[in-house]
Amino acid sequence: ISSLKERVAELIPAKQAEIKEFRDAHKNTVVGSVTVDQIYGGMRDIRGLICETSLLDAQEGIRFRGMSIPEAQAALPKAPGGEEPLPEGIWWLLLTGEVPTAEQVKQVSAEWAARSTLPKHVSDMIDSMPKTVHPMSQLSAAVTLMNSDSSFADAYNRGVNKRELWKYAYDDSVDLLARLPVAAAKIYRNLYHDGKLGAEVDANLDWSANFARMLGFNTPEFDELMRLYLTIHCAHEGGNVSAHSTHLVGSALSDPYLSFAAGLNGLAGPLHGLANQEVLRWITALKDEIGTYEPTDEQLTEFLWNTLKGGRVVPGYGHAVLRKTDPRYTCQREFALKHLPDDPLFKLTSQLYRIVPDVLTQHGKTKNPWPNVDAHSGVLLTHYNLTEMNYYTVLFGVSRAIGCLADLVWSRALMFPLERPKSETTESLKAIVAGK
Ligand code: FCX
Repeated sequence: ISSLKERVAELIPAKQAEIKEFRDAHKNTVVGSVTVDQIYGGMRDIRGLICETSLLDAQEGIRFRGMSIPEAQAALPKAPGGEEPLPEGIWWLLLTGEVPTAEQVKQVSAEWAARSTLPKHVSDMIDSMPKTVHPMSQLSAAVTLMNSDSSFADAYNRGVNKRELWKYAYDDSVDLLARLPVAAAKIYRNLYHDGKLGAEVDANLDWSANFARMLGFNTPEFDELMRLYLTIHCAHEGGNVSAHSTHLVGSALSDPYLSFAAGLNGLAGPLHGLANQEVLRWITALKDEIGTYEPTDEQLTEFLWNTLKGGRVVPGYGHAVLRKTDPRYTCQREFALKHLPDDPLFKLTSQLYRIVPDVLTQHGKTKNPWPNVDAHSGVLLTHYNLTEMNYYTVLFGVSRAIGCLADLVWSRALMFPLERPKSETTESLKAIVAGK
């Protein structure tokens, strides 16, 4: 047993007791109301979910177990010589609410490296994929297929007590996190290179550096970018499409592989994680039309209006909950200012930051004209020659596994029931409104 699993086991009884006491005391306390508009409007702002691992504030952005991104960046252990947090540390933080020591993070890295072997049928399946299959579809299929050796599904079949099921969800989650970069790197190398991994998993390297080596990248700066990237994309509370899909499917006691594959399929949508690919596609279209990555402000403004008039969204801008610049955007901007201030695409990104919010405000539709996480990530990846934009959402998915799976482990530990909200028809709603 890893010391992290032991620590989670220690924390569970107190949390269960806290929730029982709170729930008993406030069973009938009303925390909000639901309007007809919200029912048709994608349930925006309805409080109907519990997610213990992270919480989003519309003004200041995400907090992981109470820690803002700058706080987490400062507090979490770094690689030797590095300045960015190791994503293994955020896994620990999300699971326990505690900042791990460097030694504890090392244990996580070592465990993930040791458990990283892909089952043969999964690697054969990836190798058999035609190049026309989108990398997100490949990743989702690979994760679904991994459930053949799910210890959670096996435990359920053996009739293990519901109280114990979280332990198996934990084990599957660790296996999934360990294997995910290998599957993702294989997909990358098959699609864009010679089909051979850039390196084997090295037991002495951290998760991000191993992932970078397998993808075929060998520079300390790219390792740092991966550490930052894989940390900040991990979680965004419970209601976003990928977190909610994983949580929902998990509530049917589908194992962690099946549950997270559902989350990946949601992440693959252009209004969610695929937006990072869309941003680069949009910038490329801009360059093709104007002939340069250095448009004048007037050219850029015109291109933006053409996008909006064509009934399309400006990718990377707007958010369902946030109402300010996403701190995940800001920390990537800081990374760029530190490492690649003169990069032409970064300059264009900065120019967009100066111009898009005004244009979107004039357009008058979006509730939030500010950039989100996806407006920046592709530009950083391109700078380090990871230029295959179709692949970008896969990186988001590798990171998102951390948050979705931490939530899943706790959902099973707290024995949350099957999720099943009530739906209405327009007719039945009309009857409710009429008081019938
Ligand atoms: N460009 C143009 N129009 C936009 C817009 C944008 N960037 N953002 C919102 N709008 C429009 C909406 O399409 C909607 O129009 P409608 O009334 O004709 O349907 C109107 O403004 C009101 O939308 P709003 O309430 O502000 O936003 P929603 O909660 O409905 O949607 C998303 C939020 C993120 C889906 C929306 O802002 C969008 O499409 N952005 C571009 C895609 C994107 O960057 N997605 C990534 C988000 C995120 F960070 C992630 O999950 O990865």
